[in-house]
Amino acid sequence: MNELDAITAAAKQAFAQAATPAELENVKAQFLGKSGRMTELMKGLAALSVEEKKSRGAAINLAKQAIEAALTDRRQALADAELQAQLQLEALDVSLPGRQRPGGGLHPVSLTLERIEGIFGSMGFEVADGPEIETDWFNFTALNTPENHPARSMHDTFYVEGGHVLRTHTSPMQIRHAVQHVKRHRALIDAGGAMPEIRVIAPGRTYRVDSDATHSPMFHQCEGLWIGENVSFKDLKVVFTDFCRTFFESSDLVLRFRPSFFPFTEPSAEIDIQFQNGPLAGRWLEVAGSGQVHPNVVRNMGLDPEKYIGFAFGMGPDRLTMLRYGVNDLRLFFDGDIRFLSQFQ
Ligand code: 2NM
Repeated sequence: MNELDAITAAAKQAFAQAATPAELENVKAQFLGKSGRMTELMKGLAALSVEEKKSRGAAINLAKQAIEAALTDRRQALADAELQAQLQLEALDVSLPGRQRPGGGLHPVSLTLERIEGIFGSMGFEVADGPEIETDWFNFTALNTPENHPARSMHDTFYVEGGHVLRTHTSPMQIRHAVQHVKRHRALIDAGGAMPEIRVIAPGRTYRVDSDATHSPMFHQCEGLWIGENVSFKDLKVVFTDFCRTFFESSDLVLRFRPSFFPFTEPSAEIDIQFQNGPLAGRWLEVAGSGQVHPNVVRNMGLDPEKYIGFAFGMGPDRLTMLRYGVNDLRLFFDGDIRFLSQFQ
C-alpha cells in the first residue's frame, strides 16, 4: 500500500472512530488542517520537478477528495444519529389515553331550579332574589299572617337576634319585588295609566323547624306571582298546567285544584297532579299551593286591590326533584354523598 492509500485508510478509520461531531472536526484537522498530513504532503511538492509535481499533485488531490468525501459521509452519519437520539428522547406515545379530569356538575335541586326558571322565563316571568334573613314584616305581616298565627311560633320558625327570622317561604322576595316594581311605575299608576304587569318567580332556600324523611330544616321553595288589572284564576290554571306538563315532559298530565286556605290568598287551592303513565300513574300528588292574592297583600305591595288583582302559587323544588327522578328520601339531597349526587350528571 503506497503512502497516500495508507493516509486515506487511516483518515477513514479515524473518522469512523470519532463518536461526536466535535471529535470528528478535531480528527479532520489532523488530515486536512493547516498543518495536517495532506497539507504537509502538498508543501513537499515544492521540491519536485514540474513533471513530478503534475503526477504527484494529481495523486495527492485524488486522495484528498477521497478523505473529504469520507469526512462528509461521517458528518452526515453523526448528524443523523444525533437527530435519532433526540427524537427517541422526545418520543410521545400518542396512543396513550389522556389524563381524565373528574367532571363536576350541578346539584339535582339546582337542575330543577334551572328548569323552573327556564319554563317560567319562557312565559315572561322575571326571577327575583332577596335575603334569607328576613324582617318580621316581609316574612309575615305583609303577607297577611296575623300575630297569633301558628307559623309565627318559636316551634315553627328559626328566630335570629334582633327579631329577624330565617325566611319560612320565598314570598317575602315577591313582596320586595312588587314594592320596587310599583315604586318604579308610581307616577304612571297615579296618573291612571296601565302599569306593566308584575310577573315574577322567587326561587331559593327557606327554613322551618322540621326534620324527618320528607322534611328538612333547610329546603327550597319557588313561588310565583302575576298581578295586573285583569288576571284571573283561569290564567293560574293555564300557566300552572303548562308548567307541570313541560316540567315533567308529560303532555297528558292532569291537574286538580282542591280548595284550601292560606293567609295570603283568597280563595286558595292546593294543586294536585296525576300522571297517566309511568310508575306514579293514577295517584294524586300534591305539588303546590295557590290562590288569588289577598286584597291586604295587594295593598301592602302599594296597589289598590279594587283595581289590581292576580294569583300566586308556591311549590317545593325538592319534592319536584324527588318526583322527577324517583327519589324517596329528601335527606339524600342534603347529605352531600357524591355517590348519590353524581348519578344526576
Ligand atoms: C303559596 C300558596 C299560595 C304566595 C303568595 C304570595 C304573595 F307574595 F303574593 F303574597 N307569594 N306566594 C303563595 C300563595 C304561596 O305557597 C304554598
